[in-house]
Amino acid sequence: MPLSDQLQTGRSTTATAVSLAAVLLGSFALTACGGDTSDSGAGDSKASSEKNSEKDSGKDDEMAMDGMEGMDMGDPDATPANEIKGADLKEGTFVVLDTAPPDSDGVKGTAWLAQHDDGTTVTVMLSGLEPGTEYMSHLHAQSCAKDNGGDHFQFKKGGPTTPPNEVHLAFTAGDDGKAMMTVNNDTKVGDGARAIVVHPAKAMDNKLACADF
Ligand SMILES: [Cu+2]
Repeated sequence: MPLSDQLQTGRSTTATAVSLAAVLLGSFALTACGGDTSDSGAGDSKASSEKNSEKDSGKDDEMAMDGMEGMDMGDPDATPANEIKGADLKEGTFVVLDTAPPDSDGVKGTAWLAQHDDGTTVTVMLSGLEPGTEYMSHLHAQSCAKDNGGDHFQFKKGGPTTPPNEVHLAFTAGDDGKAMMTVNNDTKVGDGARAIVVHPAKAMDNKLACADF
């Protein structure tokens, strides 16, 4: 292959990777901001099998995935916290809070907090959510019994209110009202994160459900 063709090939591969990264970052940003996306949901098995087939299609996708790690608010394909070998694992059961929106009584779920050599991994698994609706959850600094979890857990108190200084998980309920999401953070939370609280993405000041760790 002539050098000019090699350069051209290299350039288009890079361009493909960059544009894939932009698309993926764009969809994550929309989810985080509560924008409308066509994604059918984190707990949807169809969505995850589509993701798997994308992965099999080539190296460009791996490069794109690597580029997303800095702004992590969840990766449905990440290893769930309760499946990480050798981790210090805590498990919590979600309870619907008295501040929840009407018709939230059917919300149920489990959260796992794993601490390991690579930091912290949090997984939430919920059912009874409003189908197709976006949610946000955070690690909180107090137990559910104390002010419904109190403020957000922060690695550096008074620092940025975004990851990686806080631990956030953004997800969308599938058509069946279920969702599962996992997020990684490079730092161990230690004993500082007592609970995880789920909020409707369109009403972030509303505390829907809480699980103690
Ligand atoms: Cu919160």
